[in-house]
Amino acid sequence: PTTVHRRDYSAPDYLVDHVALHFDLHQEQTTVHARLELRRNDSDNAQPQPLRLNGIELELLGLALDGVPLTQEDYRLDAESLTIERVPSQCTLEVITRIRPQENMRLEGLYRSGAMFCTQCEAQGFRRITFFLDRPDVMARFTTTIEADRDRYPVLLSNGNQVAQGQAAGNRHWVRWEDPFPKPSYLFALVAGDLACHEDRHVTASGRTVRLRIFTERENLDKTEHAMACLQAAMRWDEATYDLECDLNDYMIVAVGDFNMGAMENKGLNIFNTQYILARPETATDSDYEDILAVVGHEYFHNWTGNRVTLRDWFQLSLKEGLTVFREQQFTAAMGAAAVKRIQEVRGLRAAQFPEDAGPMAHSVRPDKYVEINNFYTATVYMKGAEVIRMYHSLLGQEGFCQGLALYLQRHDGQAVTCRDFLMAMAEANGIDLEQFGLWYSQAGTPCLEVHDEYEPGSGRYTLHIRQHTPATPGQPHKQPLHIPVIVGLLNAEGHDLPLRLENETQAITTGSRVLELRHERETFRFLDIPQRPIPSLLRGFSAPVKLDYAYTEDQLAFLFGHDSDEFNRWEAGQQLSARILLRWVNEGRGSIPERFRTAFRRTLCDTETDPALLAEALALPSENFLAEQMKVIDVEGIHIAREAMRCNLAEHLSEELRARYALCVEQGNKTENTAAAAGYRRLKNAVLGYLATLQNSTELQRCLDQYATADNMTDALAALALLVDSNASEAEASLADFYRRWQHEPLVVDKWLRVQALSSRSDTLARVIQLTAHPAFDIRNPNKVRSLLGAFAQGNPACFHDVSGAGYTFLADRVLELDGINPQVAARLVTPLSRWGRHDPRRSSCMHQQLERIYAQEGLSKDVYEIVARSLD
Ligand code: DPP
Ligand code: ZN
Repeated sequence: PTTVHRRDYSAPDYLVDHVALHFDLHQEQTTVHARLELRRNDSDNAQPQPLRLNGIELELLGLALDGVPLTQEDYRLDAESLTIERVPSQCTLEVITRIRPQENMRLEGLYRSGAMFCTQCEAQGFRRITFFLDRPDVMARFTTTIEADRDRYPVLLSNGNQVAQGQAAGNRHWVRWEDPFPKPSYLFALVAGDLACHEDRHVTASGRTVRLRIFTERENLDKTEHAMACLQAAMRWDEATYDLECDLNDYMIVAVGDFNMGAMENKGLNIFNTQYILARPETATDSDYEDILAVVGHEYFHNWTGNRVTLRDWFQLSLKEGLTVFREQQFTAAMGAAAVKRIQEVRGLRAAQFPEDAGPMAHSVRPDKYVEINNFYTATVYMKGAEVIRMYHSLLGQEGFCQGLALYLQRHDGQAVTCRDFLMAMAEANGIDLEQFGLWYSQAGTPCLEVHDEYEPGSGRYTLHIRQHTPATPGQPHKQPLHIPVIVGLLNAEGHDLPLRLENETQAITTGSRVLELRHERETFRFLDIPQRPIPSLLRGFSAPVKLDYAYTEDQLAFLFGHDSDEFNRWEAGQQLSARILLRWVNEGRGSIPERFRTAFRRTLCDTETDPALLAEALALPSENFLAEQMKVIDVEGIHIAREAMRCNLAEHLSEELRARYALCVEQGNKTENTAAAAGYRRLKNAVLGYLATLQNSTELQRCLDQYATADNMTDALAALALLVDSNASEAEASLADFYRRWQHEPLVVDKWLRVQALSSRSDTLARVIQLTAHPAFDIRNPNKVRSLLGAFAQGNPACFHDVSGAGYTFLADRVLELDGINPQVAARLVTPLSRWGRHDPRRSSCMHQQLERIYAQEGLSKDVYEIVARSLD
């Protein structure tokens, strides 16, 4: 397979001003008529380039240039393109192709999901629909006519405004849509089906009315309330925060059950994975509700950051994704508990992005090369990309950031641009130099900050020495120092923030936090008038995506956990403290829990002042995957055993407090009408229940059974079910069977049923997962099912997946090979856990390596899987 390099970018030779599409949808085949109005882009070039259009697996039925049919001598066709040697500098090309959406298992281009037709064109799906200049810097106006059977497909949708409709022979009808905004082909969308619609509206700040419609299969219409409310909230928030209004009269969302990703921001016609739209309290958990808010917001925010201003090429993907994830994060923080949100974001970053940055797939936020672009919808591009945007925000403040964003959108509206254009707009709007900051886009790897400090009691001087260092990554042996904002505070012995005055400053900053900017490998910051040796609170709010190394004592961590005014750092201190103890147990054998830790834990458990959701985060021990990241050679079993032992130990010592807190949460939850508050009580209650369940006695087992039986919401039912499944209780089987019986007709709930079994730490989990692949509820062609069963097992259940026999690896490799022939994009995601082979003990590592080699040797491997496997073996 060929590698595409960022440095090889060149502007397109031709542009498409307008494209008229006509889709004739039938059960067995679809015919697509495309009429492209083309124009040469390289008009100063005396030697016109041939016209080369992208197209994959298309059956060409007809081709005409300016009305004259072309014969086979006039063009060349290969597996990925159609080339016409000579075309006039302005011309109309008509192309007729036949495709078979009903056989499309890749879920790229036009395909069937259940009884409907839908599309997914990002990144390069449009070339599976018709021949086109399928690249984001070719922006065309689209007119789309869809013709289909009237009964099967009463609803026919595409981007923009509906401008005409009519009847056709043979019980068929057609609808024509016109999108007034030029757009790249990856934002094209089409949907046809027998769909129900939830309609509402949004009146913009300037007084325009936008009609909002969410389409679903009929039986799901009662699960769209929340998504609609989220959409309206997102529209209001973007107006209030960035003065950005929806530019359409009509905004449509369609929920589909078969979808490779989470959702897609097609202009005016978002297509969503049902997972991120459908919710009722009985079927969806509180975290599903939160995810829906985030994703509905995310896709809406793309309308400006992604659609109005789009990408020059796919290497710039983070230009829209990093920025839009950051906007989504700001939005969800504004809608709920900001600290809890931030903790979850950092958890996610550390669980997904840090390992990626330290492994064979490490790449910069703006990658330099790819074989298959679908492989670069990564944690690095999305999550680290969002952290990069957050750092602009930390450096510039909300106001400066707003000005920068406004300049960027105004300057580049309607254009396809680069990460560098964004950086320049931020720099110019604020009159600052961001050249060095630009290294965040090109340098891979997670930087490490080593911090030392000194205090001189006589003079009141306190000095922080910070050294930054980024480890080598594939293809980047030497790294340069980055421009890093480090937000710090200094705590006195009472736990209060000290006013901060740096050397050469006349006035102290009294807010307690300030941004230190690192630019050199080594930096020194000298604070004056510090009355006593302070405890530094470093990297508040996780102000940069880095690892921090400062020799805190366990006493200091416990102190910060109890006192830091920065909620994120308070949580972080607790995590560092428990990680430290757990890793000691793993390395030196299990000891006792230090009293200071148990005291801090008890205080948290009994705290009735703090937001319960935040307490739940504080009570959660670091994940097995997080602990694994801290070890040179991962001790999978040791980590699992130590973590379980600590959970048990805490539960045994604090069982009274745990039971009291459980009861209090139940009581408070019953009293409140506020749904966010109720969710917070549930979260804490279920965290507490998790500890109680480790006691493995009949009282606690009964508590889980009762909660499962009486729950009126999915959050409580599923939490109890997960604990029952994890226990060796014989009742677990009955509960699982009951759950399935009850929910077998709700695909998203069946996903939870699969996931809960895949994540169980029971020793027979692999056997069960293997069995489940043959269960009627599982379908390897459905990405949600694959992620719930196979993805959850391989990524979320290290203790079972890494079973020393190597059986988990063989099983995964088998499924990857099976899936590669069906849906390569999802298969490539599934193989990732094997790429971490280098971090494991010799026995596991050689088993993992063997499986990678077995996959590699397979003939006819997709580009997607090939790229991940080849890089992993490199
Ligand atoms: N562009 C899509 C998104 O919103 C890709 N799934 O992230
Ligand atoms: Zn996105």
